[in-house]
Amino acid sequence: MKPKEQAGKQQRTYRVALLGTKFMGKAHSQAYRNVNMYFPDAPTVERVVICGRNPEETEQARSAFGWQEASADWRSVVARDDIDIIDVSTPGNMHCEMVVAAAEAGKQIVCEKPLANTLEEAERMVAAVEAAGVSHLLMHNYRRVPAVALAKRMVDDGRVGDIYHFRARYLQDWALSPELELVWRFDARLAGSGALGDLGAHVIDLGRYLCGEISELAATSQTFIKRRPVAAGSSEMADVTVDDAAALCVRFENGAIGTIEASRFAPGRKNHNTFEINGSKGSITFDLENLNILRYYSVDDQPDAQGFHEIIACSLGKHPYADAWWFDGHLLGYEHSFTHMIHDWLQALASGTSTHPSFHDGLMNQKVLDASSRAAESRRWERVG
Ligand code: SOE
Repeated sequence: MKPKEQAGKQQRTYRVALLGTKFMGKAHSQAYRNVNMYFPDAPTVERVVICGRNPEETEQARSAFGWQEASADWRSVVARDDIDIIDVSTPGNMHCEMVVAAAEAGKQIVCEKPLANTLEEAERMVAAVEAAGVSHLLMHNYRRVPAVALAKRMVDDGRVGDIYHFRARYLQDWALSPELELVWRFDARLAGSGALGDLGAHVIDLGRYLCGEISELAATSQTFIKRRPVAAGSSEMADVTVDDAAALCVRFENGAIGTIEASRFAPGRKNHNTFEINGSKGSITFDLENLNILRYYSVDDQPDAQGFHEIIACSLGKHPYADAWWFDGHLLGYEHSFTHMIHDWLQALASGTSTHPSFHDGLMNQKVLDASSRAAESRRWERVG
């Protein structure tokens, strides 16, 4: 994909349209707003138009998140010639239609995870961006948490050695109350799946990123609260059609084995995305609820001094992305990972290269999700597509 020429030089200004005004719309807006302030090398980003279904809510989001325009008609926005990037930050049931339309309009595309609600949709989305020759980014933002990027560096330069285990859990507790109404995340027609696709997709992505491809798996899932009020306080009830939790046992192509859990029913776990990697030369552990810290154990330490090192992964000149922010130890947050993702992708766009994770990563992730659903149904080991 060649960057658009602007006056004989590479494109250095990108005009963005954001489809989505809720949690991810807010997180992505923050990244587009901050990327040029903290990364002067990044191409200039203009927050042109934000799209949502409810005109009043969308206007509020426009004003709050700093967009120039608000629209309730995403199709007309995707067709505009003055828009370079389409950012799809809607529930999963809209991803395929929006991405295919954006690709056919020649737009560069960001899409929230998981890529799609089904494997078939993911395949259509990859085919569309390939046919259009446009760039595509899948917003698995946790790859760009500096401590996770450091873990990737340490795995790649051999400090963990040959990988034996990847052990990951993504636990939250917001769904615990039976009084919680049937929000879209409990509806398979909108969300595709429950904790598996929402939270499990993140740890599957981290497993692929850090340890390689998953070849086969066994899985189980459960819906603990099977019916919920159709609206807050309503006595009318309706079925929950997705999983509340899932647990996988996985084998990697490189011989490593692992466990992956995703649950919205873990009291006290607010955003507990955690992994541990054990290898022939050491171990690494990370916990999103303490996201500046990476813990590392090396078998090469002196025998009387062996133990997990606690690394504060935001030191100038040492850790990924640290130089854009503060002096050592001043810490970063959840939102910085989105800014790092957008920075890396804009740089790739402007230089006509690509970055990760792409929609190809999304398709591989979707194959793991699909195999997980099959395995939970069959109660047998299933190969990943
Ligand atoms: C679920 O509550 C959620 O918002 C996920 O959808 C996001 O991907 C995750 O980053 C935070 O939790």
